[in-house]
Amino acid sequence: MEFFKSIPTVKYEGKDSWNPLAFHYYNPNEVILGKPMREHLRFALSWWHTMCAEGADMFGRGTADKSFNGKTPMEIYKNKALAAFELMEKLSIDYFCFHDRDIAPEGTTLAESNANLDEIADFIGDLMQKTGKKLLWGTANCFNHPRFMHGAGTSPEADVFAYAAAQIKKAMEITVKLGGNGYVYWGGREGYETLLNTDMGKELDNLAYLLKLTSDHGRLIGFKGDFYIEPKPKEPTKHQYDFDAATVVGFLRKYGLDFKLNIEANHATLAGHTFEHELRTAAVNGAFGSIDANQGDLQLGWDTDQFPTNVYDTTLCMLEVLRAGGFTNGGLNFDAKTRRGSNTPEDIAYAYIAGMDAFALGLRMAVKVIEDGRLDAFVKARYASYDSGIGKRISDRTVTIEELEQHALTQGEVAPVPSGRQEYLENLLNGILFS
Ligand code: XUL
Ligand code: CO
Repeated sequence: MEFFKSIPTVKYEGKDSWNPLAFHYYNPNEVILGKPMREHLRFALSWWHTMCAEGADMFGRGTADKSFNGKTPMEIYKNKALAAFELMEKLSIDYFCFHDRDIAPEGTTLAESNANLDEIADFIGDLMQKTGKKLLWGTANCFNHPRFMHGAGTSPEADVFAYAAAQIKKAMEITVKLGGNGYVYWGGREGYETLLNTDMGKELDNLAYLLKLTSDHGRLIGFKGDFYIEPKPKEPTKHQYDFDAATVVGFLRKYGLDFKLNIEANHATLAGHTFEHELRTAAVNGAFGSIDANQGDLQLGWDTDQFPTNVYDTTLCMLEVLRAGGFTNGGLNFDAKTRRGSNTPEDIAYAYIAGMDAFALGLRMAVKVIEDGRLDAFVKARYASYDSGIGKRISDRTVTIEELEQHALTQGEVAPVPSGRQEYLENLLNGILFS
């Protein structure tokens, strides 16, 4: 059965074509800096937005039908899988990501939910075998059901903690079985609404213990990929514990957890940071892992999860990715949905093509910036005082506080500190991108 009849196999036609069902910048097998574009970008389809979300918001019901002609719950979810693989084939998307509850219906008991998951995971496994598509990461949805209304690992109810642990154990097992490159923990409802009813210390300790128990289980059953935490500052709770990259790095260090980060563009801007700030923070802390590729709307205060089309942002993002040495187990997962009013199957194709082309162009632009070299050379020269004299001794960590004092007392006033040249550099960047 063909589900996306109006979508052809999308081909690269180059930038001079204006066929909206073709790629203009994404040429999957073109080698750039020694690697095919598809390996630089490692695009993934997000199962929840693309195969499940029907466009409902708090003012109105869904505008798109995602039942894919299925009649029973299991048939609907099998058809979602068939449709997902058809779409990945047509769009040259090599990876996918899911929550447990995106791929199989929740049963009336945990045992029934697990049995549904087993059946559909085998079904997906067969499709992976046939097509060569791969699982970028799996995760558990421990935020939708009312039992999680006060959190999962941070719930004040121990029974909820136990339920979450069991659910994540199963999601981990499915992820490992399907050869997942990663396993993501997004905080879901792990946060609080008011301190008046909250024991923050206990909640954080419990959350860390849940992560430790479930990730240890992953290693025990042979998981070789990366564990990620996905920072988000707010929504659904007023204050999510995984606020931003720096907060999460502190949390991981406190509890001795060997995890990396999955940075989402819209979560970065919700936290009051740029996307590239969050990526750089992850990288300098040795925690750069994977990316949820989307974009927010700076005039709206919530997570709009739009498909990324801002080439300036994708360029700066890909610069961070290249500088971090590229992806190992991570990739670019389109945690993005078409707008409620863009409700046809063609809109899904237009949206993915737009996002993939924006990142492909971003990669090409980032390579231009690196090959041009002037930005990197500027930054290097800016810190040159650390390469000789007292600066070298500071760099080598051999200087004493008395020597620094002596230096400061004898040198006289510090010579005028050079300009940071921000505007010059912003213009230089435009010059490189648009030359
Ligand atoms: C929510 C969000 C999630 C995670 C996976 O804002 O980004 O979809 O990516 O749970
Ligand atoms: Co996300």
